[in-house]
Amino acid sequence: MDIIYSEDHRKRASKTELYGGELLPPFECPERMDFILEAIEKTSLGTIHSPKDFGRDPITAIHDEGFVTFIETCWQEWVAAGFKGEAIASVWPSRSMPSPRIPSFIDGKMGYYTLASETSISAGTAEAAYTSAQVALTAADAIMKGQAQMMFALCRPPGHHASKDQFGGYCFYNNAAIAAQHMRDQGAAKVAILDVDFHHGNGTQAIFYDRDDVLFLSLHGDPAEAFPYFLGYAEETGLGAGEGYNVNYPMPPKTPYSKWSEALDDALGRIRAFGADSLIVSFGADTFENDPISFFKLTSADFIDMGRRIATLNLPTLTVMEGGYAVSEVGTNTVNLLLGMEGQ
Ligand code: 7XA
Ligand code: ZN
Repeated sequence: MDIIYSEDHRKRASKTELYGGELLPPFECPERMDFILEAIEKTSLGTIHSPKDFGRDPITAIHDEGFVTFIETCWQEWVAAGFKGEAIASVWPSRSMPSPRIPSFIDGKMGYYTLASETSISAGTAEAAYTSAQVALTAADAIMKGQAQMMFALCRPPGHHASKDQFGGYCFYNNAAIAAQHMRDQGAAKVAILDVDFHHGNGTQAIFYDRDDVLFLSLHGDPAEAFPYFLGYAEETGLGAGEGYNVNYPMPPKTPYSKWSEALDDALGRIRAFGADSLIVSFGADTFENDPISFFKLTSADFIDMGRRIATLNLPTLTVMEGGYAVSEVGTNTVNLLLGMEGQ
């Protein structure tokens, strides 16, 4: 399985994450990629290629133009306003302000376009997010051109929390959604997105919620107890034409692979019934038992079995990197999934 990767992710080197009331070094850090690359290099998985540049249009096919412009200009506006720290939202349009205008001052704009304030914007964030989307697009394009049956997009920053006009949860552009739309535009009729990150893929769900051409399925920590808290319940099944094309599997703390894999098997059955011709796996290694911000109990060996089960779909498959923070094991667990997918 070939891999698409760019060193541009290092431009996203934020110093602060708002966590438990403190500004700490972010869990989502460049070193994550080093561990994954190191683990890949120890295998015969495939060749690592640089991304092509598909431009801005595939990004604005998913995200609002105003949001993309905000991501591109936020840091410059924040610095020009005289703020000394990294850009973090501190005010939101609340439930008592249901029809917000977009403020012109950057502090207000931050609130409008932010999902969650753990994620700061810093110098280079926009460039890294742009390239991360190009990584996913390049891998998707290779599959659509018939150059590969399986590709791994080693994206950083991740994407599945980003909606059409909000960033957060370490995500800026929704790489999986951008890739899915590209696959549709290049001739895929039915795309399934299987999100196996620990966290619910709220952005991806929201983007495709009213569509019947993209089936979204997510296995994740129960939002009553886990980020993103306000989306990801089982009763969210889609809207209008999209009714029945959104499937959530919230699971409780300490869920072991024996239970988690029952949900996976159900999801795989639904993907078969949907008649998908292409598959995107939003993969996070944060289901691992020692992940510092998550609460499932998967072991390193479980990721091999996960890959094997997903591969039984026998579909052209793009795996897109999302989260995973137990940094020393994130490489092993990611490689285990990919090796399992390859039948090893
Ligand atoms: O998949 N998403 C992540 O791994 C990031 C979740 C962000 C959690 C922040 C909680 N304070
Ligand atoms: Zn996650």
